[in-house]
Amino acid sequence: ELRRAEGSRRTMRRERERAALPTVALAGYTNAGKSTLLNALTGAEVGVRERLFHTLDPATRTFEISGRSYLLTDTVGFIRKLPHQLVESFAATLEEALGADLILHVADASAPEEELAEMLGAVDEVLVEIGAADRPRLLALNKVDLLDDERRRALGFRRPDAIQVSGETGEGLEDLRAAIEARFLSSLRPMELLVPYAEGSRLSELHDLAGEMEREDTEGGVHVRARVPAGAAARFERFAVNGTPATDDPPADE
Ligand SMILES: Nc1nc2c(ncn2[C@@H]2O[C@H](COP(=O)(O)OP(=O)(O)OP(=O)(O)O)[C@@H](O)[C@H]2O)c(=O)[nH]1
Ligand SMILES: [Mg+2]
Repeated sequence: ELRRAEGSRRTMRRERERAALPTVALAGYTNAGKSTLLNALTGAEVGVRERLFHTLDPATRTFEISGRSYLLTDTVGFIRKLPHQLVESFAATLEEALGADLILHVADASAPEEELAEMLGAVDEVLVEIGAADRPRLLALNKVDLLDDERRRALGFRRPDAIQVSGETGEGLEDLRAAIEARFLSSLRPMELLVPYAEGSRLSELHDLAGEMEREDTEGGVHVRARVPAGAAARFERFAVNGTPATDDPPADE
């Protein structure tokens, strides 16, 4: 009984932690270099920060960009010519991607152009199929260490929004971090909140989410101006002081 309670408490904490941080899900073909990129992006922070999240599955790690924490989740790689009936079971493993704030599509840019185009298209199709078509997406063209300058330039012309990286050498990782952050910042919602002192844990959650925030202690609680991820904004709605109406709550007396 005790163990069960502990288990469910752990689950609840995990849910809370997951919900609190913006999530980036890796997707793409097998062998594209997703796991390598996950290690490259998060490697330096495994340790102190990781202990907070030790209950998360090992495929999920935290990393920071400009003081803000993100979760990065690995997924099973797509395989070539996935039989249609497999798409469903495969989709289950991509559940993470559906809930992610950003899908980081990783592709092996060392493949010949025709093959690359085919793989990119196939991944897009599966994302549509599992209902993730509307998720914000970023394309990382990986393994550019294997390419000559001419091929890199050609890729740059053809796919100007993609980030060219190498999980192996670390090249392009700064660009990738900047692009992830830019995507994320553009989805933030400015909020003005009054958080009662009794809700201190909310404040630390907000701090994790919003990174920098303006705060002032007042009689009624902590007055905060912060930019909150759209997906988390609803949780702070009840503290809003800038006239943002609570969304889902029905009128109290009906
Ligand atoms: N040259 C080069 N090799 C890379 C790079 N990234 C990954 N690799 C290699 O590509 C192979 C596949 O890398 P993984 O990270 O396991 O690929 P994955 O996308 O996680 O594959 P699945 O887990 O099967 O979906 C490994 O042999 C890596 O060493 C890179 O940037 N450059
Ligand atoms: Mg992998």
